[in-house]
Amino acid sequence: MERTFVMIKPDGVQRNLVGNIIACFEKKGLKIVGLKMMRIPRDLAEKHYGEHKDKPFFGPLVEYITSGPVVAMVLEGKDAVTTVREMMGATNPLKAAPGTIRATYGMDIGRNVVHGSDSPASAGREINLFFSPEELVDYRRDVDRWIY
Ligand code: RTP
Ligand code: MG
Repeated sequence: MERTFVMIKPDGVQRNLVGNIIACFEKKGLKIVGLKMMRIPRDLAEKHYGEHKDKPFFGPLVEYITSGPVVAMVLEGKDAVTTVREMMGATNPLKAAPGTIRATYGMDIGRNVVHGSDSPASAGREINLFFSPEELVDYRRDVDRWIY
């Protein structure tokens, strides 16, 4: 099974969407193996979004992601990275397919509610940035035989 890093961004927390968004992933069949609320320190935000450091939106992006608490999680499942990206929809909520999380809850590219790793390599890197190994929980779910 594959793991991916997912984060409910500060706007999602402020707008009381934490329960709804986690419920989307849970109901889909993804397994939560790590979960915490945190405020992202600036250096972690800059590392997390390091690939964008030369882009014009980097400064505002780091301001936004450090502006309030986030809910960070690690989700596990078959093709978890792609599954989460499909469920989130395009970066710009205006372009996101109907029914996706960003289309449902977002209005603006700079306030798009949720983050998900864009590849298995990014997932590995981001999970290591945000979680220590002891914070990730290995457990069996009986329901998995009805999902797979
Ligand atoms: P994320 O990393 O946050 O999950 O979003 P993503 O993969 O869909 O998009 P990415 O290209 O990685 O961009 C990271 C975040 O930067 C903001 N952004 N603003 N103004 C712009 O043109 C622009 N482009 C990207 C978005 O908030 C995006 O989520
Ligand atoms: Mg990205």
